Amino acid sequence: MESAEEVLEGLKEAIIRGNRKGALELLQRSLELKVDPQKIVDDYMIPALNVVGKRFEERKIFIPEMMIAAKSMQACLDVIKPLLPKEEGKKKGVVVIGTVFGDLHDIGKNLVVMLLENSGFEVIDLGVNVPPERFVEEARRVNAQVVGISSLLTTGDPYVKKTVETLRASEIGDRIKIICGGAALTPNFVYSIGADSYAPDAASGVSKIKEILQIDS
Ligand code: B1M
Repeated sequence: MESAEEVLEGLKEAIIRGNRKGALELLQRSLELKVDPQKIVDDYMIPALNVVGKRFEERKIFIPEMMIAAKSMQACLDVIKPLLPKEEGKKKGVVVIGTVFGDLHDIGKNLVVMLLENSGFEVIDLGVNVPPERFVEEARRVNAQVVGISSLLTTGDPYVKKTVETLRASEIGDRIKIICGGAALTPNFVYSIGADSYAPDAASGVSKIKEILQIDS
């Protein structure tokens, strides 16, 4: 019989290879072996995509392989979503979130959305490639407390800056809290452009949002 470790390593490898069906089967097996879903995401699924990124950088794989790996990852996340811990009760606040203009990466953002929803926030997800004005319009329309901007490409920095500037220049600019995250960003850059907070990963995204809204739990 396979150990949980072998199953989890198999799951990681299946995501790297973009074997969606295999990944889903191995995910199911790890859940049957009672592995903590958050551990599966943090210790196996996210590292799988880091391997994919490294192989892409080394030109060992190309866009199609990166794309099918991402699809396998997202299919597994869809299965895991309902299994992650969920806080019930009164809504903690409204967050409008999206991936910055020019950027089509959404897995990290989707993880942030998932954790925020499970932590009791109402989340309006604008998707990917979101123009600055769209963040403003939606945040105004839903009376959001927080806007979250995700950015995975270093070429996205000018658009992150433009989005923060557009939000600040709007009539909600004084009250809206802005948090930025994603592998392309650094805290120095994020604070220098006038955002309120920076988060390196999805879990800290949730805690930073609670912090800026002064929510205790
Ligand atoms: Co692309 N890609 N990609 N890609 N891709 C990266 C990001 C890259 C680092 C790969 C590499 O070269 N090593 C590189 C960027 C280099 C750079 O700018 N420094 C890159 C590139 C170059 C590109 C293209 C330009 C390639 C090309 O066309 N030549 C192209 C750009 C397309 C575009 O966006 N316009 C491209 C395309 C793609 C695919 C479409 C094929 C696919 C995305 C599919 C999808 O998202 N639906 C893809 C993928 C899969 C990746 C890698 C391999 C994986 C990204 C990912 O999902 N990681 C990535 C390499 C890597 O990251 N190691 C890479 C898992 C995810 C959970 O992590 O998104 O970092 P991440 O999210 C983290 C944190 O960043 C944080 O929380 C999450 C974890 O808890 N976080 C937030 C994210 N958003 C947050 C928001 C917050 C708080 C935290 O608050 C608001």
